[in-house]
Amino acid sequence: MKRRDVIRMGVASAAAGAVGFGARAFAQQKLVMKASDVHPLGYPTVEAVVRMGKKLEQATQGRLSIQMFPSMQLGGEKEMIEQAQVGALHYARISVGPVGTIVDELNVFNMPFVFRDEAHMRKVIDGEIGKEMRAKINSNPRTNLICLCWMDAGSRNVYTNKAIRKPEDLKGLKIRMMGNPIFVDTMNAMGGNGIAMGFDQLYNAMQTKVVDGAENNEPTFIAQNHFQVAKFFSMTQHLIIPEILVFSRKVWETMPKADQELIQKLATEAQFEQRKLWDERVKEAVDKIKAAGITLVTDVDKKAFQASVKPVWDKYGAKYADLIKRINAVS
Ligand code: GTR
Repeated sequence: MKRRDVIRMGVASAAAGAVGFGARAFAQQKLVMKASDVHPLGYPTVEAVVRMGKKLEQATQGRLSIQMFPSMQLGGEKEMIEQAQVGALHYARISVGPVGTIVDELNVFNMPFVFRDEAHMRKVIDGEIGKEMRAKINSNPRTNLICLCWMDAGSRNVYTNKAIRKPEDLKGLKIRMMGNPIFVDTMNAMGGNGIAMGFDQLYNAMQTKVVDGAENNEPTFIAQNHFQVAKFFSMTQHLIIPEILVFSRKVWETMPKADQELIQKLATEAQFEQRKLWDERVKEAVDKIKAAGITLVTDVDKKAFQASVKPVWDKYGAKYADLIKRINAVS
């Protein structure tokens, strides 16, 4: 916010406060909200938030708008979460992966093979469980975040410089995982060596062979140029992790209710807009993977990988047993 705006806001709220119209006067202030994403402009999550910003501007005659900082300009997801928690950033689009270390219940979505497929995951986040999980994020005193909506991130697949068809193929390979012990345990159980590392360090780590590979969805593999440093993309589909768009709770609590409601309404629309963009982007990414000469390995022994992660289920499954039962029942 510019100094002039701060002064103007101070004057306006002082004057309005005297007559008891503080919220209304505050609602008149122009607010450019910062949003951040690790992905570049045009990526489905980024595009959905950019479009949401345009709608917001239109609905408020330019009073509320969103300024997007894409491509890790404000750091990796860990940094984005911290910035949103203190109110330096308004919106952060992040994966549920790292948030599971703050809101434990959310880790149920981080369990390997917990969803039958992506359609199953969508039904779960669109339904009652999705609503409950959002409420858990919003009410947890440690998050300091408001979860506005879900977004799609497809399935995660292993990429390295050899084909991965069965757990034995991963032997001796260091595979980067997101920062959450469940993921490291998952990769170790799948046969490789899981290495927790920030997304912002990954490209260099692959290039310098600090790690032998990583795992992610097709659009990320292309958008982050990982296809330049890993020549085999193997469809292990071991994790289907939804993403979230969060808002700084610190700022949220200072906003007029009408603004909160408008932002929430447009974020819900963004969830479904992103989903459409996502499906198109996956198809495009698969074409690009093939055009880049990457070997797309589809004959993966998924049953063997499912069996391999039993130790992860033995370690964490009991904790989430009730939720898992409910997730399984969603059809
Ligand atoms: C991507 C996801 C990012 C981040 C990244 C990672 O699929 O969109 O939010 O979680 O994976 O692996 O760190």
